[in-house]
Amino acid sequence: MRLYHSEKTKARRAQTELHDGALVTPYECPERVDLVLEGLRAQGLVEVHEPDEYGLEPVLAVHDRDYVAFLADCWEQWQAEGHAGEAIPNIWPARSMRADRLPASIAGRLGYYALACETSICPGTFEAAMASKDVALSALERVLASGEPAFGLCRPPGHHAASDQFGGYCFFNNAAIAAQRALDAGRRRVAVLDVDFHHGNGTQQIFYARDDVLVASIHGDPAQTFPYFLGYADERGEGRGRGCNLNLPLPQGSGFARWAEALDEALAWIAEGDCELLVVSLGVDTYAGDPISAFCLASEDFPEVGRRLAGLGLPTLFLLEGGYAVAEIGTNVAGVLRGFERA
Ligand code: OKP
Ligand code: ZN
Repeated sequence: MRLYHSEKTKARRAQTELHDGALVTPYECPERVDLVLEGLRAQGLVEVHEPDEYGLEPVLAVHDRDYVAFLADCWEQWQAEGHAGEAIPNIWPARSMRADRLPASIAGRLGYYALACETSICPGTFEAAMASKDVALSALERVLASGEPAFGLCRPPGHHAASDQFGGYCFFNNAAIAAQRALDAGRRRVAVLDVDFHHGNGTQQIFYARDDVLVASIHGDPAQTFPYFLGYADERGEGRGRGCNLNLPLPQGSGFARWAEALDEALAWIAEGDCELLVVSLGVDTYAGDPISAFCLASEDFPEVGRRLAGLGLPTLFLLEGGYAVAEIGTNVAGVLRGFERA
């Protein structure tokens, strides 16, 4: 299977993440890219390709122009306003205040465009986000042109990024950008299946009122875990999109038996949906050893995930989402891809 990767995805090296009441070195770090590459090489998946550059047009097909402009300028403006550390929001247009005013100060704009505060903006963030979506789009192009599966080693991840909000380590929604691009290239309907431990709130929001992209997500119950305010089972889509969203929240501690039942349910639902492409938001933070997640999948389970995904028989694009700095993330990603290829 072809892998798409760019060293430019490492341009973001944030220093600070608010975690457990302290500023820590972020879990979503550039070393993840090398860990995944190493794991893939160790499993004999070595066909690495450089991405092409697609510019902002495919980004603007799913994200608001003013949000993209904010991301492009945030770090410079933050410095110009005289702030010392990384750009971290500390106030939002919360329920009791107005959401119809966009402040002039970058400190206020940060809060307007943020959905969480663990994710700082630092030098290289925009460049890395651009490289990440180029990796996704290049892998997509390969799938569309050949019908063969492809893997985009995206970093930063994308599935928490909404049409005009960043957070949960995500800036551009790589899966949504790719799905939209596939539609613009003539595909009638696309399925996005999100198997990351966390709910793909951004992907859900972007396509919630549409019937041309089916969105399914298997994740930790938001009553217990991030992102807390979206991802419940009663969110089925709205308007034309009614019935086109499927959330399968599971309790903390779920192991493969329970998780795989949810996977089969999602796959059966997608199989009924008459889709021409499958985009897999491939987080491997479902792994038992993940430092910030709470499912209990073992490395031996991931090939079986790939095998079941292949059962859909659809052209398939894999895009990396979560999975944090443990030695096994490469093995686990490789496991899914190998399981898929061998099926
Ligand atoms: C991104 B992706 C840990 C709490 C969780 C944000 C999690 C973002 C996950 N301090 N904070 O879905 O893997
Ligand atoms: Zn995650």
